[in-house]
Amino acid sequence: MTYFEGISTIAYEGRGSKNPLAFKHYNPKEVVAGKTMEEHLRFAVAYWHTFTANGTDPFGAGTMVRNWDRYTGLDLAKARAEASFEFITKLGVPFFAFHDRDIAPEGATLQETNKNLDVIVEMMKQFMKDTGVKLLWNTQNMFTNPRFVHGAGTTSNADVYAYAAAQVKKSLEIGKELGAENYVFWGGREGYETLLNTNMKLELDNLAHLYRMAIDYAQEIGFDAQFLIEPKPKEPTKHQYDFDAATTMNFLRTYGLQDHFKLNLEANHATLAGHTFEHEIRVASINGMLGSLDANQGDMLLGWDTDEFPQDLTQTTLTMYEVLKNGGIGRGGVNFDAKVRRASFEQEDLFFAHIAGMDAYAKGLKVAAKLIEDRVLEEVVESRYRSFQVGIGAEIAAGTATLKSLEAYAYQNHPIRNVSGRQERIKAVVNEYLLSE
Ligand SMILES: [Mn+2]
Repeated sequence: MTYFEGISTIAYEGRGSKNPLAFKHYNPKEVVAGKTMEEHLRFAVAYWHTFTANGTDPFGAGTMVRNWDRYTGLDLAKARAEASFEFITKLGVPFFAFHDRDIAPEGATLQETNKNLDVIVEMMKQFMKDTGVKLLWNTQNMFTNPRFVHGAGTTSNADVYAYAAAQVKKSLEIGKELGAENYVFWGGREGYETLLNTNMKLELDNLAHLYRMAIDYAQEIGFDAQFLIEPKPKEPTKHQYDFDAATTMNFLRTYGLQDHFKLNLEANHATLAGHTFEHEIRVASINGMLGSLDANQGDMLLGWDTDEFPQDLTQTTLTMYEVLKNGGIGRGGVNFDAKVRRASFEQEDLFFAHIAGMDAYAKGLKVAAKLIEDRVLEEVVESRYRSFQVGIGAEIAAGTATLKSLEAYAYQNHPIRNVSGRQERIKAVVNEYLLSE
């Protein structure tokens, strides 16, 4: 069975190409800054947005036309799995990512649900063996089912907590079975609506217990994936506990979990938190906590999570600049946690959207590498902080200055002189690189 009839493997045709089903910038084997683009970017297709989502929004029914939707139940799950590997291999992406509930339907009992998962995981294992496609990460969906109305790891109901723990256990086993590189926790409903009915301390303690149990069980079964937490400030709850990178790191350190986790950062979640994506990446990077990226973009006119495919080249450039300065993305990757718009309902749109995102990131990678090669921003920053290289500044930077020594310096240093930050000039230079590279 072929699901994407008439579409063959997407090839790199270069920047002159007008073929909508070809890459203009993403050339997987091209070497940039010492590694191939494929190795730098480690793209992943998100199963939920691409194969499971139907385009439903709060105002209307699904719109997506998908030829696997002729099936139902477990047959639909099998058809989706087949379609997904056809899509991923035609697109030439090395990884995919999923939640447990994306790939198989829930049964009447947890036992039945887990049996459904076993069927699809077995199929996927064979597909992965045949195609070489790998699992960037898997995770568990503990937010869609009504049982998670009060949360999962932070629920007020111990029976729901136990169910969530069982779901985590099964997902860890699936990750091990499929050789996942990473394992993600996104706190779907881990947050609260009002403090009037909330025991925040108990909820956070319980969440930490769940993470600790997951670490222990992964160790027990020999699952060596990098554990990741994905911050998000709001949606679906009004206040999500994993608000942003800094808040999440504080939680991990409070509970002594910081050596077991890194962060999976998402562009649209960053902007919902009032940050830029590069801010979140920098915060994680300087703390040794950068794990993986969910690549999408939000809409600055809207206050919710739109998960659009990335096409903003300044954004992808600044993102890849942070990744390169971090020394790469490690075991993580660039996962397209992005969905086609509700009105882009044809199957072909899935290819157009991913090609657009991959080209935008490839271009961003090339421009960022050139900026670093030419030390454009490095020279700006080094020159701006030059006062900390010598004299009193060197003492401050070394931590050897005291209030007394600084007072003595300030008394005799008059007047103080500042120099321009020149940000308009620097932004123009970045634009010049975008246009010429
Ligand atoms: Mn999002």
